[in-house]
Amino acid sequence: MAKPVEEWVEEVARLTKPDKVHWCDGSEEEAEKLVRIGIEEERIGDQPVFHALSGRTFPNSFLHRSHPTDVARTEHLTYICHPDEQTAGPNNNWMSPGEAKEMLLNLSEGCMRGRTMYVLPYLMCQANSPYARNCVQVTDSTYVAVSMRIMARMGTHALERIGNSDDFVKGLHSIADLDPNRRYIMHFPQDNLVWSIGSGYGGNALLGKKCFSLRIASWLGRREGWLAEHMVIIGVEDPEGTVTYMTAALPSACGKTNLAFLESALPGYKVWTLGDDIAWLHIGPDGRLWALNPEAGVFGVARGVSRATSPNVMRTLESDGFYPTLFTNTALDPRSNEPWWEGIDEPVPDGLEDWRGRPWDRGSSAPAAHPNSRFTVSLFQCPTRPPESDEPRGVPISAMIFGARRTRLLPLVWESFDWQHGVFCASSLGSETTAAAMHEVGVLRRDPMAMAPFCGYNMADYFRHWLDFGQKLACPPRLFFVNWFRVDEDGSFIWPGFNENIRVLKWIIDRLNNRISACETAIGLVPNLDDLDMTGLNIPRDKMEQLLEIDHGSWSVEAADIEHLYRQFGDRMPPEILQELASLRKRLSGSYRL
Ligand code: GTP
Ligand code: SPV
Ligand code: MN
Repeated sequence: MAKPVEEWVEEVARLTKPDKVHWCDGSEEEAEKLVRIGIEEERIGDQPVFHALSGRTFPNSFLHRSHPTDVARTEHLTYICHPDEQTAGPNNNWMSPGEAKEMLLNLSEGCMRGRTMYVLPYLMCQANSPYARNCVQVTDSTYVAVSMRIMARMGTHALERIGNSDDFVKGLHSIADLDPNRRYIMHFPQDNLVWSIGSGYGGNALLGKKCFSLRIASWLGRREGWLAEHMVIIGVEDPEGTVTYMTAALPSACGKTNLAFLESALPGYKVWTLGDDIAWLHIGPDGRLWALNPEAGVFGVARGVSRATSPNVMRTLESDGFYPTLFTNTALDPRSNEPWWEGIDEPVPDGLEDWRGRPWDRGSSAPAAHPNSRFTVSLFQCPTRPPESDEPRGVPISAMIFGARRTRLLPLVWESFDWQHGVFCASSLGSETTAAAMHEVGVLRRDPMAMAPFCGYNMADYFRHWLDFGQKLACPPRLFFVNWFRVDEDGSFIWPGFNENIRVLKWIIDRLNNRISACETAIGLVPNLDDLDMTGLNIPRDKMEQLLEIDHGSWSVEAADIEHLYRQFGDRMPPEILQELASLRKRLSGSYRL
């Protein structure tokens, strides 16, 4: 008798009608073969799927040019298909499962004709973790198959783990005709199913990432008492050798990967990289919070990565490993056959090809690399990946950081008064939009816990879950908030950011160890200026004061906008959060002053 996984694959093949079905074993030889097919046979628009790069700077690396209409996540085409619209919530697009499946059945009929369907068995988390999940994705894209092998733990071992069970997460992916009008990323939380059609790009197509490990997993987490979050996991080692583990939630393209790979500008401090995008958080038997990165690779923003700002990212890309490295939508220097992007420390070479493969004129106002150009690289190549990354239960978290991209208003860093106040602060954060998704860039939108595009259910219920979760923690981590992006009158970033952010992490560690006090303001606990280690940095004191300033007038406007966010959720909003907003307003109208 066929196993459930075989039955499902057969059913999908009957619908999508590929010429061939190939079950991937995850081996190096297989990946090489898939890359070769991508170079020699498969095309996206007028481009081959893969172009072999020189390998001199980035060993075993390939350039992928996506379809020009398919360069970022498409949130307006992403749906949560739960039978109850209110369960999906106003934060999600909704379609009933019946209607969605009917539409997808029509769109998927014969959509793999002429192509090979690759079956990708994989695990999220390491096999020895009690939190590991079995998954299978099918796809008709070699780019997706090769990417998934880097990003997740893919191979025969996952299939063996599934065995005769029907308990696995299903991902049905086809690029179909890449028509942006027939592009849907649909989630069926009750069926453990993600069905994605019409896009080959990142979070739309690598279904183990945002689709499963955040949208479906957040839903599972609520049912089972854990959290799936859009967070970095790092260990910060101090000069005494003590490592403090932290998570950090920042919206898309707001600095997670850079924080995870930070090379300390302060002597004696070191950051260890456990995860750069997703954290699964469980309450341990000791009542502490434990964090695990379900992924095995990094799908990071290429633009802006340089040896100066992101040396550890560069070292990871430059090291040779078991996995190839992919570049997506960067520019290409055809003479050296190396990728190029704005911000890399190399001078602009002559004769560049832009991300679409067209000749690029250095006087052009359009960038050569797409603003959302990316690299895909194995975390096992990262020189700062610590051995405890392989711990089945993860690492214990002492501090959680939440951030946003705000040119004004938010100070560099602050701490919440307590868990409930911190959940309120995190739920109310707004951030300016970036090129990571297809929408206007630079517009302020509310992005609670950096999860606005990724929470797979009603966000009011999600806030409730966060509040309850804190109650269950015997020693909850302390909650901190950061903004690297405040600008001065000239529009320049005031804070140097990147590797200098260690100074903020040091402040956090000093707070955790009760070495320093903080200034109680209307919004929370802000650093006393002298407690921030500024050794070797030359920022005038008045600029630092500007970075930490709390302007009550602007914060009152902010409070009104936060109320607007909460209103959408009506009666479902937890009263504790509304109470926190009322308290903030009271403090703003009172005599609190920095
Ligand atoms: P996703 O992969 O989309 O989730 O992005 P991310 O959150 O990992 O962001 P990433 O670290 O790739 O950085 C995104 C952009 O923010 C890049 O253009 C960086 O150059 C910029 N950036 C990151 N950290 C800082 C910082 O501390 N200061 C400033 N000014 N810019 C930063
Ligand atoms: C993000 O947009 O947050 C990303 C890229 O990390 S994607 O995988 O496309 O979601
Ligand atoms: Mn990232």
